[in-house]
Amino acid sequence: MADDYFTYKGILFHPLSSNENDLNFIENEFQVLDDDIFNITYPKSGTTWLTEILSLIRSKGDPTWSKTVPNWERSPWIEVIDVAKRLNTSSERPPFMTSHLAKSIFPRSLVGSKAKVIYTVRNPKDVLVSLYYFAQMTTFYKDPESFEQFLELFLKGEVPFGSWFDHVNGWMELNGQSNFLLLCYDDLLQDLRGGVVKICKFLGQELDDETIDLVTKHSLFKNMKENKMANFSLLANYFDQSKSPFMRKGISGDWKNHFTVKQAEHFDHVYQERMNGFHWIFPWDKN
Ligand code: PPS
Repeated sequence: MADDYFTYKGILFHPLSSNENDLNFIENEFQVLDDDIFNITYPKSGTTWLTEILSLIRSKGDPTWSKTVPNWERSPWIEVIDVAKRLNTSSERPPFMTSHLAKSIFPRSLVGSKAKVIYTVRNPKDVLVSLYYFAQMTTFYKDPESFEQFLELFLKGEVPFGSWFDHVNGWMELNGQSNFLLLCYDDLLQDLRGGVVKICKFLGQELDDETIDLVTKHSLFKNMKENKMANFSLLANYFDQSKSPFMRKGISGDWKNHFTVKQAEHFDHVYQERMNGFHWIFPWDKN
């Protein structure tokens, strides 16, 4: 990884995937349309899972589209170089768009629009572990020196797409709006079918029980792992899956296999400080 990160409004990005000019365009000129559907996440929180579920809902449980078109075409990441400029006309608009952008630099035209936002959160300790492996296998991140060092960078928000705390607290400002659906990776693992039903309801899509079963089946981890249009095996230049597979474990609580007691206490301390004053309660807050 030769290139260094650059900063846009205090948030780190990798020059392979984004540039300042495009980010400025996205924030200030990209026109959000009322029919848009956004799949928004902090990295490693269930992005590709949601793209798969949304694709399968759209194709009424038929996996052909998901198995023939890469997920980054089905639901493009708007922050990737040239993507937002290309999509900024209604004729080029895909059925869904994905983004890891913080709310503070997301298109301003979202405000007041009826566009639907699905925001998926995941236990930040598991996000960190997933990101730690991802950083080693992708050219979009600098290689971590150690888990300890990466943990500190994560807590300080010195990783691409910035601070998990700022991301979650920023997007959660929309919670309660009728065009905002909050999902939790950890809940989807517990009850994927229930999650699919919730998403269908939010999108106003009525699917029968059999179709919902199909959507659920094809978006299971084991099935997505085998789908080369979802597992990023087509992008071998950017992802070295011999170091760590993109579809790695797909579980909740893997952080327990990585954190020392001291690291977990330190993480919890920073978490309490950074989430202080916010009233949201996530599944991991209850343990
Ligand atoms: S990215 O790079 O930000 O777009 O990554 P993202 O898709 O958000 O997150 C990748 C993690 O999600 C897991 N994953 C799943 N878990 C359960 N079920 C399904 N179907 C599924 N699909 C993806 C994937 O394995 C990564 O988590 P880890 O913990 O690394 O396994």
